[in-house]
Amino acid sequence: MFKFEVLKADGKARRGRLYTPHGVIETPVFMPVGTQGTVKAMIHKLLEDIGTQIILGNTYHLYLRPGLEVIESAGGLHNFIGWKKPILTDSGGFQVFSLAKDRLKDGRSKVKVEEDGVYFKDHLAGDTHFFTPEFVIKAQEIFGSDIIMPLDECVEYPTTYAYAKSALERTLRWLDRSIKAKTREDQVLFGIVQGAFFEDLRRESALRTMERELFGYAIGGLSVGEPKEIMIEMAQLVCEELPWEKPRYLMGVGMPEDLLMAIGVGVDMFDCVAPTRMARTGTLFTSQGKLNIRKEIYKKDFSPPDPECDCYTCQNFSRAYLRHLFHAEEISAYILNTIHNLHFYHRLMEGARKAIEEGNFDSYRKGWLERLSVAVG
Ligand code: PRF
Ligand code: ZN
Repeated sequence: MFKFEVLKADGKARRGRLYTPHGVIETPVFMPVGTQGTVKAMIHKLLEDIGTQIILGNTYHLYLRPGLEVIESAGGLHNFIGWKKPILTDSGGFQVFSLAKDRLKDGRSKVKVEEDGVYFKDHLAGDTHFFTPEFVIKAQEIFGSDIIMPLDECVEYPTTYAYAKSALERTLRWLDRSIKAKTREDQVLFGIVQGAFFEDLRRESALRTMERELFGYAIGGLSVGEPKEIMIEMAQLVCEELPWEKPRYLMGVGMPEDLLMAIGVGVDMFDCVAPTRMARTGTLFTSQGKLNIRKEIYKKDFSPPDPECDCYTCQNFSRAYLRHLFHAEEISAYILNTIHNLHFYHRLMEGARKAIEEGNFDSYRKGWLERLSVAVG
């Protein structure tokens, strides 16, 4: 039911294929984020039109709302949301640790990590919940997502060596409990490599996570505020340790240039809110760099957002019209901008896959990095 194959390599960049019960995924792949069972400002039909192969869901959000009981009654997440292609769900580890930055009125943290699991107060009603590695697996078995993630401990940047080491150890202990708790055969579990920004800890985490012989490996704890060069350096050394024949997923990354750099060091899968979130604040990714559609200079600019783009938005509408829709706060502004940005990300990945097949990924990456470094306005 599940299989991953590396079809071709170009340097460290890989062109792969991942088979799941809900369909085949061509890698490198970008996975749009559908936190609450929908990709914001999109409907599934539009995602299919632009070539989305797999979407992401979040255990934290879906557990809070609509709740496990509703999704179980619906017969799982695919049935509940009506999405027929593959789904990957994240464990909630990252969402919970992101809450740790917020403080309660009395200054206490909303999150408390213990060996058994993590206590947190949710962002909706403020109720207290307790996530254990076993519970998070159970929740994702109810979802029936194709790819599931274990509860992990993600640390902030910068952090101390001692804390990074303890989070790495805990993530491994939690991984072992996750493996024991897993019962379904029609889902695969990835291991998550942590180790913050210490080379030896990153390598150690990669090697010890690999000993668990999982279907695939994720690189967690990156893109948490560190400089981009450090992120790529960490991703590179983790990829050097990971087994060649297994898929690698860089969690929560990133901007187009980050994806190209990470593919160059051997990453196969990505997710990030950037294309969808930035679409909703009027930033469009184009072949000439980022474009801010809110600006006055586009008031009477009747050219498409990106003249090189063949998405529905660029084929039919002008910068002036999109600017108008945005300022008028029309819902269509968010939809049209999101269609364009996700289409851009999918075409960037498609181009990367083709370039790897043809053995010219280096020049593909170089060409894009040059164009992306200029902002159109
Ligand atoms: N762990 C999990 N999900 C994540 C991350 C992580 O470290 C990140 C880090 N950028 C994004 N999403 N479980
Ligand atoms: Zn477009």
